[in-house]
Amino acid sequence: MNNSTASQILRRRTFAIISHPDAGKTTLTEKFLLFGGQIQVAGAVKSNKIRKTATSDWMDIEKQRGISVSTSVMEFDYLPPSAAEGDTPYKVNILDTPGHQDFAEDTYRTLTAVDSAIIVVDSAKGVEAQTRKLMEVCRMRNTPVIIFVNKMDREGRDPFELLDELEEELQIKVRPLSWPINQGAKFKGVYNIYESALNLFTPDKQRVTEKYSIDINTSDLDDHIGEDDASRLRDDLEMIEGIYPTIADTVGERTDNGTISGGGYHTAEVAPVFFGSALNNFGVQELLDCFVEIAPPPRPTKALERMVQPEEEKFSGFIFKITANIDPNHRSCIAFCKVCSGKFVRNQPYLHIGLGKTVRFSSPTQFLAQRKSTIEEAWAGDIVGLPDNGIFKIGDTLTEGEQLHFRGLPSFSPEMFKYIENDDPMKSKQFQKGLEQLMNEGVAQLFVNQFNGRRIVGTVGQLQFEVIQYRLENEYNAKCRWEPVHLHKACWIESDNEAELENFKKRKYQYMAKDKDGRDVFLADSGYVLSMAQQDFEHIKFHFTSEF
Ligand SMILES: Nc1nc2c(ncn2[C@@H]2O[C@H](COP(=O)(O)OP(=O)(O)OP(=O)(O)O)[C@@H](O)[C@H]2O)c(=O)[nH]1
Ligand SMILES: [Mg+2]
Repeated sequence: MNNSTASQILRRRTFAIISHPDAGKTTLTEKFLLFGGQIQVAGAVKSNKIRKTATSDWMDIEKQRGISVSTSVMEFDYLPPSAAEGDTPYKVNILDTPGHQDFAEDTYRTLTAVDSAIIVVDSAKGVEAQTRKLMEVCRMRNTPVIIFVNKMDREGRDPFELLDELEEELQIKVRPLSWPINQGAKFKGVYNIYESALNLFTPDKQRVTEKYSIDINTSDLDDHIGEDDASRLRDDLEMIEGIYPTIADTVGERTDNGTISGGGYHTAEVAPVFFGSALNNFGVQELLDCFVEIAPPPRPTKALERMVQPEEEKFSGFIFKITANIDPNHRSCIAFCKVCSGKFVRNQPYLHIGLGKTVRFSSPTQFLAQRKSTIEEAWAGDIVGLPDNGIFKIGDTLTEGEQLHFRGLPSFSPEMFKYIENDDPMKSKQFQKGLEQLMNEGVAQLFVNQFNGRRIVGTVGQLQFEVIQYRLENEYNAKCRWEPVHLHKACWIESDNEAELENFKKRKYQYMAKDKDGRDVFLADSGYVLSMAQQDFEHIKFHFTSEF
């Protein structure tokens, strides 16, 4: 590994922002972009009366409802104000995920492509259901997490009480690295424990404002926030030092080559906690500055064959997400590729493992707020947008020739089913194309019943049906109609016993379907039918997700 590869990789921070809906992920993402100089004015989300739209929510439907329905990827270079002149900036890759459970699959896939996560928690609501589930996925993958307690400008819980709840509900030790001074109407800002400095901001929802640095052991503090708050802050800080893991035990020590060693944060045992208000820009810079310093650079990725190290010379990467129509002016698909090792270069031939063919990309892109631009190269940790004319599936691997398969992308067992019908006979081509692209994106799963030829869409939540209908109309000018179908589960079936498999398919011919890859799927209309089938056909394996 040469020096430049090492330093390129070391400066990268690729992370997802995750949480229950509405905690403030998109708002926080926007504020990060503001500090990164990517946007000058934040378009405050939902509640803003003047309808500016959030920068990181691409799709129309998201702008209308103010919720994110799909992950957006953004990147920027960032040099913290404390850095010395001539220091190399960090390269920040943010993935703002949807919180709604109907789109959880998108979020779970995103978590396979990041090296760490920031969990946003609403200070009044505490740990909510979806956050708990996402934390489980992080725990499974040993992903280091930082927690941002948001909305401190509202009356919320006592911060110590919240820390207890985080510890208990998320099953991880916590360590505050910033601390709020009051909350609700009396909220005055946050003390930066990590840098031992008080930064008082003027609240401003849209711009970055000046800040003041104050030594808390002087009367300066009392002058700025009043005697009561000052003495309470000093007491709170003493208590924090007494009961939580030390800063060194949390974030580890910096070694000579610039990496961090030790510390419960990187081993996913301790979560550093920050407090603030994303909307008012309180505590966001503390979070960002500390984050770039302590968050892990690209980590090794597990392939079926071996562990792949980011510093390896040769490029490898995998597709974790496909999106159609990011840009309404160019109706095209983009496959998001996470670079796992080495350097990706434009126009270089790479092996597409799934196709067994060499492919080249003449216009790979990176994502900058609402724009995207063509890139010449990208390094391990980066996310590259590859124009996709139908050659990619989620989970596909690209390499310089080695046979590698990156695995472990969770896939869902659909729980809701509906027949989908073309509602405008004049637009059947558009309908066909739209449906195919949306299914390739993994918006939902499509099954074709082999008995009557009808198409069935399987989802994990009602909103997915609405998104499909909306996007068919708006992106493909096609209309669809839903009709009820009574189904309990869809199971992928396989067996070494050909005869038994054939027999099963014959017996159940009315309930047999194919998925979009042409695999056999059994549509069980009740739990009883399913368990009978499992009993009667013991040589057949019933899988509840498409990945087995
Ligand atoms: N009072 C207050 N409101 C906030 C703060 N941060 C965000 N909000 C509001 O919370 C609402 C939800 O914010 P979003 O950023 O869209 O939340 P999200 O987590 O991206 O939501 P999903 O993408 O749907 O999961 C919006 O109305 C924001 O204006 C804050 O610090 N204080
Ligand atoms: Mg959002």
